[in-house]
Amino acid sequence: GDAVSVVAVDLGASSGRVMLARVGADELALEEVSRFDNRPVALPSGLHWDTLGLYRNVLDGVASALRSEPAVRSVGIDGWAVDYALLRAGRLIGAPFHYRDQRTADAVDAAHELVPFAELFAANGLQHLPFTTAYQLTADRLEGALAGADGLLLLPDLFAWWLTGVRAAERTNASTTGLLGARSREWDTDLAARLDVPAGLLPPPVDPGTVLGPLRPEVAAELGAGNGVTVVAVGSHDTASAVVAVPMRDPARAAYISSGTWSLVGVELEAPVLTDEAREAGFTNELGVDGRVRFLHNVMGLWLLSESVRTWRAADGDDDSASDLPRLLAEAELIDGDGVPAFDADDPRFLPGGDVPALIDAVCRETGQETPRSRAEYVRAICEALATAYARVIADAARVTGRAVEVVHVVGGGVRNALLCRLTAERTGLPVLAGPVEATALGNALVQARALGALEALRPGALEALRPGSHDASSGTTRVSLEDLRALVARTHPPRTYLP
Ligand code: ADP
Ligand code: LRH
Repeated sequence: GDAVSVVAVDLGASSGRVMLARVGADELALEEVSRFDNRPVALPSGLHWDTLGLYRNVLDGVASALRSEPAVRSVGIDGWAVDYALLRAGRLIGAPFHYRDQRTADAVDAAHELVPFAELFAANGLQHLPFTTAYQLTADRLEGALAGADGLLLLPDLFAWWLTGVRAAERTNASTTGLLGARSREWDTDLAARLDVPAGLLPPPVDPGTVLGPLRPEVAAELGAGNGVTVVAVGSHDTASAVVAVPMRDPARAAYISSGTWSLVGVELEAPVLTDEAREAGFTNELGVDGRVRFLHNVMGLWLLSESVRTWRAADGDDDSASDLPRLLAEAELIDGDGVPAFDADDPRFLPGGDVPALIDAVCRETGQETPRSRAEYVRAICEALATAYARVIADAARVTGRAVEVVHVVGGGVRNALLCRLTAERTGLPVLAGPVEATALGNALVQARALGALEALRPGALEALRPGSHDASSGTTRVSLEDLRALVARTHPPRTYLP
């Protein structure tokens, strides 16, 4: 088919963006239509997302995309995982919580009393993270906040519902809830019952690539959209969309780092690994597009840098110059890495954020090390700690899966951090291929374009199959694979190489 125009809405924990994409068999172009801050709001009830404000930004962004390209065929939405809205009779019950809210502190133990962690992992395949949906729902239940709820939607699904009126649970994001069977890929209603979570809250799972439906008439009218615009389920977990667009040549020999607020470090598998070794090494088996498994570990990520910069900006008042990240990174390049303290980037004390430099000081004192002496030294120490964590996770992933990792791909905003890319090559001893920065939006757009039939020409043998008398066995039976999509990404967005 011919190239199509689609809109990719990508909601990150720190900012959201609406991208207009043009996608065809030899074309993959993104144009940023709008970008907006995603600022959580602290209420007496806890830390919440401003979901209505985000939706307003999504509507405005899609409207301007449609103004600049009236031929847009579809919209896809991805966002961060695990968080959800509770509904009753089609209305929101309260403001959805932020996963960094501290209300799950007691809920984790309460859930483990019902189902010990090892059993949870055997069923859902997830790394222990205190904010996994199942624990958040346990906190809600203990506070009586589930009473009266008759539905639940993960946030990207919530926005898709508001746009279309169709309620569904897109599978890649559903796999982060802790309630989806790692092997069955269906809701694990037995597990939900044991956790005392009403399975009736959970909408039917759908695969990425499913056409959810047209815009609701009111929405189409407000956006000035023609009748033809549909919403397509993409890998609605942002990390799943990012992994689609990692330009891996051979997933069996590559590791990836989806580097944003979090660093999601791992490999792609065909089936989950639910062994004791995988559990003890802190791995998660999240679902990818096309039924692949994202076998990865959450590393605390660039959150450590962004919270530090935020702290310094607040201290400086309006004067940004000394807290500008690119400038601090340039200074950090000049520092001797052996002269800064080493610490565990995954220390759970970093999770809620706040004054990260002060937290680093506390960790250094505990381990008998000098604290960093300048902002540039903190930045250097953070990059060293992240690269060390990446190397450890990649070595663990290779060991636990029995694979030989030969190359490390980095995608997301962290691609812009050359120091971190270089240190990652050094610590892993492997070549690092950095890019694309906007892998998540690209993966989102690619899955839409494929669902619309615009990428058939990428199918191996597709051209031969069109010839009369062709006996191409793949025609009509296989779909355009992730490898075909990734080859298109590699051709149109060649990554930059850092050698160890
Ligand atoms: P998310 O999707 O989680 O919101 P992104 O993929 O947009 O995150 O990545 C944001 C991160 O990218 C920032 O926290 C910052 O560390 C890094 N980043 C963005 N721009 C730059 C830059 N110019 N130099 C270095 N790092 C950058
Ligand atoms: C990254 C991400 C990650 C989740 C976290 C909550 O944006 O989706 O994959 O673990 O946010």
